[in-house]
Amino acid sequence: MPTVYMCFSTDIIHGGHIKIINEAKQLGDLTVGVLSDEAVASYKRFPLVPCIERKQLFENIAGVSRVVEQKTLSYKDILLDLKPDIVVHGDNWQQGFQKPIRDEVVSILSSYGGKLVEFPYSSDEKYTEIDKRQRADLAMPDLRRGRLKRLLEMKGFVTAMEAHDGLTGLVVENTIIHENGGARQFDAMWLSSLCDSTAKGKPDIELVDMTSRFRTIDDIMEVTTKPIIFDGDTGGLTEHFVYTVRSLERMGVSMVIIEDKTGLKKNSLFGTEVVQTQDSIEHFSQKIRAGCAARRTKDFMICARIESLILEKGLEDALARARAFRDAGADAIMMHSRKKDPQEIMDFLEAFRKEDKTTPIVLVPTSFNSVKEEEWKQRGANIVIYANQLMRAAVPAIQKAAETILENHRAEECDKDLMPFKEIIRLIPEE
Ligand code: SPV
Ligand code: MG
Repeated sequence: MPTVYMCFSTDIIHGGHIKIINEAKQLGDLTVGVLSDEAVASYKRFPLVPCIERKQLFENIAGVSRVVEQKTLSYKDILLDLKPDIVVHGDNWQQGFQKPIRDEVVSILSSYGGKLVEFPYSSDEKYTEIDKRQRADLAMPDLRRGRLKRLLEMKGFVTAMEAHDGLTGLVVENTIIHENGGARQFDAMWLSSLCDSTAKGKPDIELVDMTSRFRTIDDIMEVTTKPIIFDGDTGGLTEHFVYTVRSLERMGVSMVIIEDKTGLKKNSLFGTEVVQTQDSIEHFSQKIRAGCAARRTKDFMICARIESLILEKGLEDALARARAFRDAGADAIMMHSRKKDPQEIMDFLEAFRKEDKTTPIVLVPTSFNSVKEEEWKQRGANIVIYANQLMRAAVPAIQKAAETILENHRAEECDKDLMPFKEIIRLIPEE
């Protein structure tokens, strides 16, 4: 009896899946592959049902002999392991981003005499409706809030990109690239105080009040589903911070990061060029403890950001603070630096990881931007935030358009640099 293999990424099983399974099992002894959580999240969206439960769904279908996990979008490893006689797939992967994956399958099958059987893919409206509803569920606060923690458990390393309004939120939500048979997208969004303030034409000195910052969160939340990391600046007075924690948690934000500065906060990228005061370990620990006590769920994370390297207080001070804030209850530590050279951050990672293997470490490599994500992961970092690149890309582009129109007394010359509006509105979801 020939052996047959087919792979699924679905959270639910509907009639369409049963139909193709019935056809596949006519061809031989059927093994079903279930795509890993990480692979599903990389190319589609966060899976609502974890891989282990999705495996159980298929184990209970008559005619499925065995269920295995397929760890990558590429079929290479699983095919070389199982060497099935037949691979079954819908014919929808003959074009689009899945085509290189199909080409690889065809080539591996032909290396040992296997064959590919494709069935016509039918996208029934009632099934696309289910998928749409599942996406909408991902945006609900209770489901959204815990997703950062889950991503950290699942992947150990997460990337976040800055968003400061609904449109940049959509760019972070939907930008995806396909490479080497896989896909890459940002895992989360960073609500930068610098960019939120700059978008309003204001300095980054905690001048834009929380009500206005919440409004930005709301604009982004309305049109996206990815977890949100909120830049809480200093957190303000402890008596105020506890209310901020409750509000953010209720809205479905996943993490707030507060920095150990006090008084009039200035942006860290100014470093020691401006007067900035670091909070005492005792006082900031108390703020962390109060924030942790105020939250209602285990899903919401509070991260302590340490400014010792920014303020040139040295590694020992940074380490002492990291220990103290973790012991006060911080769920993660962000260590910041404004040096181009990544060495001081690497020194911190090495020293801290010697004594603490688990507390997540967050980095914002704006200045020290030469190191790739894979290396940060290998050195023990868990979250990398791209804090302001979208805004810095936009400003020169809009300035240039304004100047070109002034220079030419008309808009024709700048048109070549502009995206047609019918392409922009493709980003905007329709109900
Ligand atoms: C922000 O993006 O607002 C930050 C990161 O706090 S930094 O600007 O590097 O201080
Ligand atoms: Mg900030």
